[in-house]
Amino acid sequence: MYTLMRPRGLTVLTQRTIPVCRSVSTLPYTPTPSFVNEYECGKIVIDTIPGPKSKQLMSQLGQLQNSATINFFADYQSSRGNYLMDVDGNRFLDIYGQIASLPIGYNHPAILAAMSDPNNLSILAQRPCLGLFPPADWVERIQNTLEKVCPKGLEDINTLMCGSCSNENAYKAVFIWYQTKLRGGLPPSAYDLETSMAHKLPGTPQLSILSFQGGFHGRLLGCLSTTHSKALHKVDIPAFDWPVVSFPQLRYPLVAHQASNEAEEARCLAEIERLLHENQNDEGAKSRIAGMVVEPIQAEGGDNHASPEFFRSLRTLAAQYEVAFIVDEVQTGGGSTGKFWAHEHWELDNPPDLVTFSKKLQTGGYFAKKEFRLSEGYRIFNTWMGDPSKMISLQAFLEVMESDQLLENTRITGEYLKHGLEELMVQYPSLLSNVRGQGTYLAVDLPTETQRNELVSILKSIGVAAGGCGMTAIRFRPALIFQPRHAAECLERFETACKRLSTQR
Ligand code: PSZ
Repeated sequence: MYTLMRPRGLTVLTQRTIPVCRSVSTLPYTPTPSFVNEYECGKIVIDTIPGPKSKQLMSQLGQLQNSATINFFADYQSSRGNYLMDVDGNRFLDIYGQIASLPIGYNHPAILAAMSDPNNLSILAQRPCLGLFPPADWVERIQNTLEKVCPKGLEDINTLMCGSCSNENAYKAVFIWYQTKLRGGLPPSAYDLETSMAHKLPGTPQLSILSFQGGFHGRLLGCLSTTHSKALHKVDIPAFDWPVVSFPQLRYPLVAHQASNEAEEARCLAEIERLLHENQNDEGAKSRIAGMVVEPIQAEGGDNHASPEFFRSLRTLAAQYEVAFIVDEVQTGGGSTGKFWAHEHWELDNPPDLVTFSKKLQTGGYFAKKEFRLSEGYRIFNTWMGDPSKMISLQAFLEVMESDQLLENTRITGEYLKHGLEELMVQYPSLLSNVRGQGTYLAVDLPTETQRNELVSILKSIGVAAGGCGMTAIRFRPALIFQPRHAAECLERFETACKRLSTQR
């Protein structure tokens, strides 16, 4: 049993031992309005998952494409709040949240209302080319959404398609910025244009983006060269030979390993500085580093954290060597760390140069400092350049986040969940280790990949949709409407799963 710190203005949760499906009225507190019509708890009605209907659909899809990754077919119409239904009638407490991209749960009334608003119909019925013919209310839509959450100090706001595409275009913005600086602010010359068509200097410069071991920035051809989490993502695909540096491998709990963690971060910073220094001084360098890209928490790589001090030093190094500092908030952005942007936890004096987003924001895109705004058209461009219909969901999400104090909810629920996981770690020391994270953006390690996969599978069989990351971690990526009662249900089932896993062995 543990005691939580008393959260501001809210009643205290003192214990985790709340039975599954305990009614909301008996819980210690409900910090946000309940999701109307949400289910009571996860419920499995068909013992094998995927069930027969899912299996049949999987085999049909298998005729059309590779469908090896499919967990089950979902019934989105019946899914509500934190609960995802499958086509066989099973109901899962969803702690994976469509790979961290579900902002306020399934079929949230505010999103449904926005989608049924006749004023939004023309945007649902058409998909405009935003670069050419934006709708009359496009400026207002950006002002009501992205401008409201634009990180301080950044004022260039771009919408794009997905996370990979956002990084890909952020890198392009960095390269264009770098070359424009070299030209003293001038546009490309006729010779630059001509040589670019032959992939020759100076039109096609040898520039690079520095990235971190264990990082994930997407799978498109440019960003894949900065992705280093799993070989399967990269194998068989040509890559840019860009510099890659170590990301700190911290030990948990952080407080118990402060000195060795500080040394580890210092080691990585020294390695990065050495590289930046060589790059600056070596005239014959194969490629110049124009930018560096980093995730606030390496997600696909296994939820690897580093301290705010580390990121502050990194930011300083980037500025010192005039390298653009790109923060990839595709997975961390949108509130689940308890702040809207995870990099807010670093309290930087000098904001990032670019911040990329997608997932919970529903639209992809990037924010940048003013000096990264393009001076010519058609340089970062494509057919759609985002999707106005996603701005409808984004606006509903942001309004609900504010009215229901969802960042506060996420901090409190996250703290409760983390304490519960720490308790389970004490209870199952041979199974669980390294509970870590902020808000509900949490993770815990299993001893092996096989055991991790088994735990995910047991969880699924008892009504919890969870996902792994890295080799041995289970990650928590619930929606922001994940409340203590959902955390209690999750912990209860996690305990059942651990019990089952430990007796299986
Ligand atoms: O297997 C995959 O392709 C996955 S599983 C989770 C992701 C991708 N995350 C996407 C992601 C991300 O987490 C970060 C930090 N940066 C970029 C991306 C790429 O976003 P998408 O998938 O929208 O292209």
